[in-house]
Amino acid sequence: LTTSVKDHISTHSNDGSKEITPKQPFIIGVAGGTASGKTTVCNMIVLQLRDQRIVLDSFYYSLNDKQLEKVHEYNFDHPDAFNTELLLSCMEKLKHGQAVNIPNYDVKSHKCVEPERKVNPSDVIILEGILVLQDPRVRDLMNMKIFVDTDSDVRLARRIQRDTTDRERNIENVLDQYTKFVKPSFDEFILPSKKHADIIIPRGADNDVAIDLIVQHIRTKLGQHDLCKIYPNVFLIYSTFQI
Ligand code: UZR
Ligand code: MG
Repeated sequence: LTTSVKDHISTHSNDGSKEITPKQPFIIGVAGGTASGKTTVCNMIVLQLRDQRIVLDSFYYSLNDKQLEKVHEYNFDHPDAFNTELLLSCMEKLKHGQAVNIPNYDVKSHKCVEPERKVNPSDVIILEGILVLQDPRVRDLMNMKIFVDTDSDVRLARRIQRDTTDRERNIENVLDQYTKFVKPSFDEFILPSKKHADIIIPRGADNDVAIDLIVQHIRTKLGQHDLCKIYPNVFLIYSTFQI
């Protein structure tokens, strides 16, 4: 704990010159169809690791008035609905030890609202969202790629339940959006991204064994990962590994 940041910065390079490379966090991506249990899986991992999580939904573009008038024709499941450039720049900053402000997207108004959320650099960063394994530039940031694989009927049933309660939509809208956009985009973009995953979790959050294995693996990796002692909050995480 008393060792300084400087001690954890590697100074070796092939040509013998001293070159300072900042240590980088362990980045985990969690993808999966809508209502597959991504959020629950992440919460379970976070609970055990006390790390930071970033949700792709925060990077939705705010809709303008014209788009809001025809909101039922807007495809929220298409890669173009997200500000991937902003996501990449935030992740890049976190990788280099800088804190970032993440937009606060509101699914009810389809707009970013104040205040933004501050995310501090940390040893483990989880990036969660339907399309996080779809863009190669986003995938390249990750040290571990997870796909939460839950039966489509189960997901649709949960989606109806969630959107009609939490998101205050009516069932016709939910089903209409599902057939028009959610399912076709799942088939076109999300499902094909599964092949990039290192780990596929069948049955999502019901799969305690898979989640325990993942947490165990992250702990082992962090022990070896030369980066885990740089930030003050890291020690908290690190100390739990020693127990
Ligand atoms: P998860 N979504 C909305 O319903 N409204 C918005 O303003 C923004 C997103 C939905 C989006 C996607 N699609 O299927 C889902 N639609 O949020 C992703 N239609 O969230 O991964 O938690 O299911
Ligand atoms: Mg979610």
